[in-house]
Amino acid sequence: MHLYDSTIPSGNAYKVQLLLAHLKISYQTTSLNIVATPSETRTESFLKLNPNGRIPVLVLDDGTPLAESNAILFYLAEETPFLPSDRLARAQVLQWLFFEQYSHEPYLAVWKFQTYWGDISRLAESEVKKLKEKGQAAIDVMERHLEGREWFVSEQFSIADVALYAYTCAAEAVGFSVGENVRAWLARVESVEGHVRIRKDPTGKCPL
Ligand SMILES: N[C@@H](CCC(=O)N[C@@H](CS)C(=O)NCC(=O)O)C(=O)O
Repeated sequence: MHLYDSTIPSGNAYKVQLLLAHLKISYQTTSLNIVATPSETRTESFLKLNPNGRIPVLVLDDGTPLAESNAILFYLAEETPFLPSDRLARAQVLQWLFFEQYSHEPYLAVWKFQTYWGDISRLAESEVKKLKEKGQAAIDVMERHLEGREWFVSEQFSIADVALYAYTCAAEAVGFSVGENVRAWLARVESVEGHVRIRKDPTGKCPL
């Protein structure tokens, strides 16, 4: 398998790297410069892999490209302990994957990007307010769901946890407030055997 990720640490690529590490699957990597203008994800050859021009893309051994981080997680986790076999539990995993993409990542990922590699002073005040409020709201949803629970679905570590961990692990560092349930869950994810940290930022802008 071949994973297209980015030179700067991307949480969306990290999800895939984290699951591949847990699954002990070896793979090759091409890291694209997404802060170049234009981004290296917008070349003709990369757009053939993902017409949406974004990493991560996993190219399977038969050459088929698969884009969208959570779709890649779902593909890799099939018939492994990281995706429950029960019908409702699988739908609940999807519930959290969709939550992550609609209510969480658009705020936490963008805020993290702007904090370390962007220029917050160039953002409109209303945009800053939206990113902060909606990002915090997503973390608060997680905090409430984790009350009395160890994991997001079925009391087992699954790709729902992997997907949500990727940006939540940086939440406090970029100024969000993290409650005790989320804090304990972050530590739990990090203690699962096979856990790997997100890659270091070669530009040195992100200290995580
Ligand atoms: N929904 C997509 C989002 C992917 C995404 O936003 N990728 C960013 C890096 S985290 C990217 O490729 N940015 C480069 C660009 O937009 O040109 C996923 O989950 O994979």
